[in-house]
Amino acid sequence: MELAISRAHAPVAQAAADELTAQHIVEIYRLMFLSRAVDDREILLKRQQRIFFQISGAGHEALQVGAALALRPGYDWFFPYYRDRALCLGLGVTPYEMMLQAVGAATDPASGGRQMPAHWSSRALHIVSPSSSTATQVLHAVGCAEAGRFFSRNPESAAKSEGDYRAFRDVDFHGDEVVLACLGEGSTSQGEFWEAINTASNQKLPVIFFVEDNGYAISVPVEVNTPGGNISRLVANFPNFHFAEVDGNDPVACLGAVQEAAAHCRAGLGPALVHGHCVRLYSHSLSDDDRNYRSAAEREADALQDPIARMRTRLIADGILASQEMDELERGLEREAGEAAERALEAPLPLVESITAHVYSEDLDPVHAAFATEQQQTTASVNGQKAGATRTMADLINACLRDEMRRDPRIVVFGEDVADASREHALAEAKGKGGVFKLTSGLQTEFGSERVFNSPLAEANIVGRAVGYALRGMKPVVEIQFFDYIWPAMHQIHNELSLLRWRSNGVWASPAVIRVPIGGYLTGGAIYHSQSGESIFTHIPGLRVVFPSNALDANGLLRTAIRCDDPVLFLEHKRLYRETYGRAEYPGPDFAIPFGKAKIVRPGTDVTLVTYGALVPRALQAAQQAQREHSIEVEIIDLRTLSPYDWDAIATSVRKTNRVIVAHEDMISWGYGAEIAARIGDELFDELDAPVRRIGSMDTFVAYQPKLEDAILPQPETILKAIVELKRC
Ligand SMILES: Cc1ncc(C[n+]2csc(CCOP(=O)(O)OP(=O)(O)O)c2C)c(N)n1
Ligand SMILES: [Mg+2]
Repeated sequence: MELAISRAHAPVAQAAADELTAQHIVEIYRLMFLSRAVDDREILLKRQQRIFFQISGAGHEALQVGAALALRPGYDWFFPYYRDRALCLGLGVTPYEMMLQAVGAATDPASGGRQMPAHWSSRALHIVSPSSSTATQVLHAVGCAEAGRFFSRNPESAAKSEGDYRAFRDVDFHGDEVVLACLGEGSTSQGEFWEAINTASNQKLPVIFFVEDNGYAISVPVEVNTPGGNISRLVANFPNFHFAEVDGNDPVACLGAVQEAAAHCRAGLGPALVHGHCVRLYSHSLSDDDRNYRSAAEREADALQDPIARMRTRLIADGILASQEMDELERGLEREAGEAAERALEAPLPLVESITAHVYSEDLDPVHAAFATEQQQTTASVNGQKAGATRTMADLINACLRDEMRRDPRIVVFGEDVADASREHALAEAKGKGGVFKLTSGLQTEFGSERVFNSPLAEANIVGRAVGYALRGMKPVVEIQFFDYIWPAMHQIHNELSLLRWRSNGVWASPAVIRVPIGGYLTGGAIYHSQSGESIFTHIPGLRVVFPSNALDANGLLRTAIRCDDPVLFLEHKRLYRETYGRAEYPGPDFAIPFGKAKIVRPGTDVTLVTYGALVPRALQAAQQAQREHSIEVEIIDLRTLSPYDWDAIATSVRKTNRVIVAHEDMISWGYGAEIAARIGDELFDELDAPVRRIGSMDTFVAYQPKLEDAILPQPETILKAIVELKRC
């Protein structure tokens, strides 16, 4: 199915670079000049303080127009960066739309006034909203290409389906689509660039990495970022790539280079890297002054390379336009930019009431009762075992993954060691790995290597690709092997996964699930296999954070996580994976628990204990002892989900007991309990007969020696002591 996108230059994309007509050449010049005219108009507006930021593409126009005209908007996919004005104009974004973003208008189609100018986005054109983070987008491009390939090979999986995230967006794909991932030469220093070319190369993905090399990253020259000063030389040995190095001041050369790269990609031969040498004619942005770090001679030499001046000379010399026609064309384009600015300045501004729209999905609320199916379904079986046998948390997470993968063909599972065996032939004699904790055991064997596979050992790669998959409408359920190693992915989680929906004003979203084993009490887990740190993630708007304490909750909450339309961090306590505590019968393939609904795991009247995760069984132990030895009745609330959390359950209990402890395994200072305690103090002060108490681990790391670990982490005795003291207050 081809989308009908009209653009003035449509014929150019079909013409070979050496067959361009005079009309094509004029069209190329028109786009280049228009881009410069919009930049210059924005600069004027910024100097007049009518807009608030400006970054220009001046000097990059030839390179970008070449790329735009070689590819198909609304068919191919585009991951631009902030310099790509000419690219986006060439794809069909209008000067007026650009100006709407510059003024921060409500009607800015890219972000509704949320992003800086030059952060392009259009669903119709397949321009995916970028962040300001350099190079994160190249991993999204990889995931996007993987998703396109998956849909092409499994077209039935693209069908709309009711009852989950699939109901809200159409999926479109083409077997020969390519993905353009743009970045500056400085940004090729980012690990994410190397993580992206790794996977694109290995998987032969149709991604064109488009390096716009202007020789500077703000004030840092290319030789500081790139050993030897040339990225093409460094990447030359990556397999399956088509490489091209091109004069980025020549739009026809660029068009030809991208056409060739696209042909390589469309033929399924692998990715391409097109490296264009261009010039940055203005400073990095209007907040920078390049006279502070560049010599006058160097700046003058660059000015002589100006691709627009070069093109103008060529058009006149070749007799394509007379100088009067050229003047008319240019004045017309300047007028167009000016009129776009004036119209945009009249546009309505966003309402303050709109600020929280699209932090989360407006279509599907995981708090909703539709996810409340907490009744047991006893006739089902797991792995041939009849229901009735109790299963561990590890078993019931695995069962949920299997059920959901059977139900939803768009789910893919990837991460480190999650496959049974990447070398499939080994499975003839070996039983398979299936995750270091065996949570994904058997999934590759049942669903195949296209849906369950190992990633490189690179956490940003896992989450960045998941963003790319999810924005195409797939459901990646990825694993970070240990919470202790989530940090390389933090940039992607914080700035991309959780933010994409809000920054694009609801146009794009990446509702992926990240499963993460977390926590200590392992005896010997030591520093790097015992960490907690959930409050760092509950501090991220747009992200749901789930932390079950038992097998049944893990099963029902994971199902909601997978079916919902928001990104979810699903924290699985390693110590609870195979505990006797919290085992449950298999609840059937549609058992779901809504987010934001706590569970009273023990009713009581004297003290409320708000907790979650591995502290739930420890709190139960302490509560039983408090009853036996001190006749204190403790009410234990297991929050189950940390963002959102069940404030009503907390408030109702505190109103009853008038005494409350918030307990967690994570460090006490700046921990999750601080927020809950503060809110209780704010809103329930009159209900309290004693100060709110907090329990957490010491403000340190978890040590290897069990004697130290026991002292660092909260124990049942720690909780009991707090209960008794609080009751005496
Ligand atoms: C992850 C990250 N680090 C730092 C910055 C600040 N920053 C913005 S642009 C830039 C330089 C980028 O240079 P390059 O990739 O060569 O692109 P150019 O601006 O030259 O086109 C820097 C350091 C950022 N936006 N993101
Ligand atoms: Mg640069």
